[in-house]
Amino acid sequence: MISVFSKDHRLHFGQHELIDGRFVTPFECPERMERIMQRIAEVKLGEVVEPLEFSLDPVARVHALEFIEFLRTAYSRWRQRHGDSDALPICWPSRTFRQKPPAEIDGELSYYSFDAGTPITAGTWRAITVSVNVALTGVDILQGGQKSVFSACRPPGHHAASDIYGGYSFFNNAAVAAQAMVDGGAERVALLDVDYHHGNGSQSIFYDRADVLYVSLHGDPQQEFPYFLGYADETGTGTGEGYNRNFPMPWGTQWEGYQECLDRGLTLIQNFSPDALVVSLGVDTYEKDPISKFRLRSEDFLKIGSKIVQKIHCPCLFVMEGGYAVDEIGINVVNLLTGFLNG
Ligand code: SP5
Ligand code: ZN
Repeated sequence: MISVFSKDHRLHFGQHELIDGRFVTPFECPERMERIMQRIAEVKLGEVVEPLEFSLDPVARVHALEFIEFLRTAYSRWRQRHGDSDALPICWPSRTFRQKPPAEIDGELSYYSFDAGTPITAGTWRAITVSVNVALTGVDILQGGQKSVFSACRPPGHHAASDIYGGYSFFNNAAVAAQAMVDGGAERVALLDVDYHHGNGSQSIFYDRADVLYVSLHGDPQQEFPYFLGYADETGTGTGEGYNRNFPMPWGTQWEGYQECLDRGLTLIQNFSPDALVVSLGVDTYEKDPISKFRLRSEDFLKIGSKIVQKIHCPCLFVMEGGYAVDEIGINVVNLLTGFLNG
């Protein structure tokens, strides 16, 4: 399997996130991707190629122009006000507030974000544009006739909506890739999200559409981040009704419970008969993940990959999302990809 990777992911390197009432070094760190690429080299998974440079047009098919412009200028405007610290919001337009974008950077960070866990740093803009190019290059390679590609995206993307960032996500790499597939002629694209967290951004981007089916397996929002989306009764709206399917699972879920939901999700995708599949590949479902509470073991990721390939036969783009157990992240990601390759 070809992998797409750029070392420019390292340019996004936050100093702080707010978690459990403490400012800590972000769990979403550059070492994650280094470990994944090390493992890919170790097992000789296949060729590793650099991303192509794309314009922002494919990003603008999914994200609002003012949001793109905000992200492009946010750090320099923050730095003028506050110096070299990470840009982090502290206030959100919750119920009873107006949804009107303020003029100054602090208020704008609040307007465009949903959490205090997603620092914007000096190199964030470069890293997020490269991350989306890594996904788009994967689409390009699939269009060239490959059956599967791994896009080593970092930062991740599935929490980012049209004009909202958060959950370590800025541009929604998987959604931009899925949209690029549609724009490239695919009539139906399925997006399977196996990250531990619900992909609220991906869901909202495609919620009213029947051409992109979103299927997500994740921690129950009654217990788990991002708390306010991801329930099973969110099934799409308008012409998109029936094309969004959520499988929330409780803390402590192990392979036995997980695989039941995976089988049901894969059956839905099979019946949809997609021209292409995008997998939002998070391995934060792993038992030793430091911020998550499922209990999948490393060998279970092999089984996820093989279940996918046994049921879905269209071209498949794997887009990296979360996974924070750094010591095992390479093994877990490559296990999923290997399970797919070996059937
Ligand atoms: C892409 C992705 O996986 N984003 C996840 C963002 C999670 N943000 C923080 C979640 C905090 C949940 N509580 C953790 C408790 C750890 N003791
Ligand atoms: Zn996650």
